[in-house]
Amino acid sequence: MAIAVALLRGDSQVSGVVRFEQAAEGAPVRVTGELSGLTPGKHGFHVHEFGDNTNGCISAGPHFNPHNKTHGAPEDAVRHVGDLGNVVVNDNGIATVSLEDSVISLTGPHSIVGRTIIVHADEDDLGKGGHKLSLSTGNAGDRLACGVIGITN
Ligand SMILES: *[C@@H]1O[C@H](CO)[C@@H](O)[C@H](O)[C@H]1NC(C)=O
Ligand SMILES: [Cu+2]
Ligand SMILES: [Zn+2]
Repeated sequence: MAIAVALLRGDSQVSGVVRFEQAAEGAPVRVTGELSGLTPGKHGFHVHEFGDNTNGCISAGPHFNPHNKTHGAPEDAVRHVGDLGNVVVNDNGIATVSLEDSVISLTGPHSIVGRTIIVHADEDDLGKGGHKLSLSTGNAGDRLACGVIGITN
């Protein structure tokens, strides 16, 4: 079992904790957590390439994309490894994260450890919005909060 965790913070009031658990290499990663301070509705949620937050969330670079694919939905064959879709925020500004993903990993070439998880201001259009940014970022807007993913026990 590998376990990793990230504490998300940003310039805004948005914050949260996200936990990643994987029973073995090749097994799906279970992603759980809670984010707060967001506007109700959908917000893009991705793993970005770098574990660098020195200049805020922008330092994390683009979506984690080791195979140079275009942006997509978590269930798409063509997606970035880091594409986790959207979190859904309730009327109290809280998103309860609970998903499973079979593309990200905590070990090996798809490892997200040492990279950054980000929650965005807007909905990720999952590559289908027809905007010029749809196929790179899902047009998900500003980076509201981010945190480096680190191994824990
Ligand atoms: C990545 O893919 C784009 C097209 O989607 C292409 O223009 C670019 O040259 C590719 N880069 C690498 C390093 O393969
Ligand atoms: Cu993102
Ligand atoms: Zn992406």
